[in-house]
Amino acid sequence: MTLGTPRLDVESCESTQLLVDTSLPEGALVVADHQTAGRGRLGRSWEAPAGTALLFSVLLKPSPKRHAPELSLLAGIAVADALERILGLSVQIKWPNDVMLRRQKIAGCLAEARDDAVVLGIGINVEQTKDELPPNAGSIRTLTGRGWDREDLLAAVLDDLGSRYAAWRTGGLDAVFDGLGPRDFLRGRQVTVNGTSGVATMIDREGRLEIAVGHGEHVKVESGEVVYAR
Ligand code: BT5
Repeated sequence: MTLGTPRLDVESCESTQLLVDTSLPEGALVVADHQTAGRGRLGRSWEAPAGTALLFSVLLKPSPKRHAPELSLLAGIAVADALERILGLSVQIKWPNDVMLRRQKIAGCLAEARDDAVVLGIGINVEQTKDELPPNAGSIRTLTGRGWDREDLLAAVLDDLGSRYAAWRTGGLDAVFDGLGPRDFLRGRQVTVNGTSGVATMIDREGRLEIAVGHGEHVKVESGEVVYAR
């Protein structure tokens, strides 16, 4: 499906997440050059100097029979598809919502439910220098030595998001799992999530992280903050 209309472009705002009008049709888009209070998950912030990153939110109206929290994984798949196609490098997804290139976080995705809809926010680091990024983060510029036109990148991501979303709407996470399973960044790593420690073994078809905790036992986690051994 085609995403991106109607479209609102702003130079600066608190967060594109707050500017999405949920009464608009599915696919409505807000793009900002700068956010003064960019949001991550769990009350965290998303930082990027003006003009350096691709920052946008898309309005989605999935059927209630789908599991909406999967949309942050879906966004990660679409961002990974687009970045791999553009950059020719392999990209990983760190459960539940980070996109990693060369072990650095290059993009983050945030799915927030509002008024029976989902506002899906995506931030991709494009032109930031090392000094302008948090620790363990990278941009297209720091990781490949060149920048990228943000408008071209947006078109590519919306394209991939549109097709992945259409597949997900009919078949759920199972229908897009080819873009997720092989890109699982945490697989085989020692992790701690919500107090549970072990080795991450896989992301299951419901989007949960499975952790081997020893003695052949596995625990599945729905969501949470992951601490991992680098
Ligand atoms: C995320 O949260 O990764 C979701 C980020 C979503 C941002 C987009 S931008 C457009 C839209 N409008 C918004 O206001 N938000 C969305 P989380 O997993 O909670 O990660 C947040 C953490 O990532 C922070 O606590 C920092 O450690 C780190 N961080 C902040 N800015 C970053 C950046 N530019 N690149 C990489 N990591 C960053």
